Amino acid sequence: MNSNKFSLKLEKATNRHKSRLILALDYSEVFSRSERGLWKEKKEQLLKKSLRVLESVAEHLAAVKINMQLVLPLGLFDDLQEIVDRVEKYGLPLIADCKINDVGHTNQWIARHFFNAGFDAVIANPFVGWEDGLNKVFEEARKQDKGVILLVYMSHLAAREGYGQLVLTSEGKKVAQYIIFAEKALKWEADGVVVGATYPKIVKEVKTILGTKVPIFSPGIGIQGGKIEEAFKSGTDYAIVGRTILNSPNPVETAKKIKEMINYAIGSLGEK
Ligand code: BMP
Repeated sequence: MNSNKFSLKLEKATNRHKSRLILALDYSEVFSRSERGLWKEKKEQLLKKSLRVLESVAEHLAAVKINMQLVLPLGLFDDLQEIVDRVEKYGLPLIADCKINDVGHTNQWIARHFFNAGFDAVIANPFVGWEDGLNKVFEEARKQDKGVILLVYMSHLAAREGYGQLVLTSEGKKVAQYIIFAEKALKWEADGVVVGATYPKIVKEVKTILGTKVPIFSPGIGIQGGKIEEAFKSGTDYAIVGRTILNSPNPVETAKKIKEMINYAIGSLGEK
């Protein structure tokens, strides 16, 4: 594991809360131009709902991940700051799920904005490559002592079309794209990779490459069909869970139960 602020904060929260659960705080609301008069109220509702669930489940979490469902309507340097403050107060690392995927200078601005707004790590897409691509994200992260997590194999069905395609290497060998991305995560010293819990066999293959050097973050548990035990037995280090907790009639109980199921799965493997 790397020793920047993000990785250390994650390790601390993991130990303090005995949890390897990351909350995907994806509450959402529909906004439209024809209902401008409702925007203020809707933003308040979104914020209130998010803060409420955060407060109730914080003690069961290792980190919080925020995606566009909140960033777009609340605004990075606007209402979203209330959530950033709260996550900071709970001592939890905050991950920006912005899937950075552009040319270098734009990537750098995206990363810089998220880091300056209080996020501890960003998620980026290795498809854009290093030179004048993700090198700028890593530069910015290292400058600010923050983390970069790379997508290696996403949790949805079509992941096989990109992350799963076979690639001809310069030595004429056919290798799956995700294997190349996992190797790049090692070479670039990423702070984590995303591999869907929906593909435990791929988690296992990626784990063989990364060992304990780069942790595996797995979304796709619950509603998307991924299973906690299978994922963690295959090598997942952290589960990212959103709707199963957020839409549950009792988010606290659900988060606690997921945390315990993860710990049971890890326990039956021996300590990580
Ligand atoms: P849920 O548990 O509600 O399915 O949410 C999963 C979260 O992880 C969402 O924020 C989603 O955008 C994200 N995610 C994913 O589901 N699969 C991936 O491969 C990568 C993701 O970031």
